[in-house]
Amino acid sequence: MKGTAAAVTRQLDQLLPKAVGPRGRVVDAMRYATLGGGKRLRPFLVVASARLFNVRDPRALRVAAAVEMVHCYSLVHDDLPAMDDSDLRRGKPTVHKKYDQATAILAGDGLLTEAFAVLADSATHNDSDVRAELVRGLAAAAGASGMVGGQMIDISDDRTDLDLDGVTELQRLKTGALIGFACQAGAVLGRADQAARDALAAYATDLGLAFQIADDILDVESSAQELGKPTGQDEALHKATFVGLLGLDAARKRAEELVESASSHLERFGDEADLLAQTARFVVARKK
Ligand code: GRG
Repeated sequence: MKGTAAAVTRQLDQLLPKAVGPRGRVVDAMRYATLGGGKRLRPFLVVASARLFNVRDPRALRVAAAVEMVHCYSLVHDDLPAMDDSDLRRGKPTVHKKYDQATAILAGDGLLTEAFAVLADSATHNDSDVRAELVRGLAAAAGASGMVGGQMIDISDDRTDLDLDGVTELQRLKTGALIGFACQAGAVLGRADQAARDALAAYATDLGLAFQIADDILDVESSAQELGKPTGQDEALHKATFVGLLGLDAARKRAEELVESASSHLERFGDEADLLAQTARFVVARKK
């Protein structure tokens, strides 16, 4: 993951060259949002899935960078005062704190737009059908039937009334859809058959849910630590999240089951898919 993270950072650096003049400020903010940190989980999923189909890394890295641009845009906009109103992201001031709100909105817009320019470029693939499929796939994952739709549910007034199915649906859209695109992008680049795509889609569904449950657990653990209370007595346990609805122990168990289930969908790829199976383990074992 560290190797891919470094490679995707170099790719982002090349795809987002500094600009001079007044326009330089928004480009600086786009670079600030993308170049400083992050686990680079989604880029890793693109590269690891592409290797299953012998896709060359330079192509996969362009798609990986496009996915990371969309992910970073979502974080920049999510941090804005109108949404989560966060001051820190990846251990540094958020984009609107470092620059200003208008620049943060434009930087997010710029990253979202640039991601599609990268996918549509012939350097990503020589077959225009493949490029169109990537563009369609990312649009579906990022738009109102994916991440944006999930975010809308998350900030809606009825959010607190969601039951387990409702929270599952919210997270399937908000975080699962982009993770799903990342897992399938390699199959698109490698023109893999439908059965292979379906297997990766099923893996991604379980992985996305496991990721979100782990995120909820980390939330509860970190706020319990901040409050100096034993984990399990935090108010986050009463929110409409996986941990709030299932309880901490059942949430941990569910995440473990999802890891097993995610790996089971990879059987048809044999040892070649070990990296993806290990990624599912990492997603629930991570500490941030
Ligand atoms: C504003 C359109 C719009 C969407 C925002 C994904 C999202 C939707 C907001 C992020 C809010 C959040 C913290 C969600 C929890 C799960 C999540 C996506 C965490 C951040 O992803 P990581 O852990 O972050 O992969 P790094 O920094 O490692 O890239």
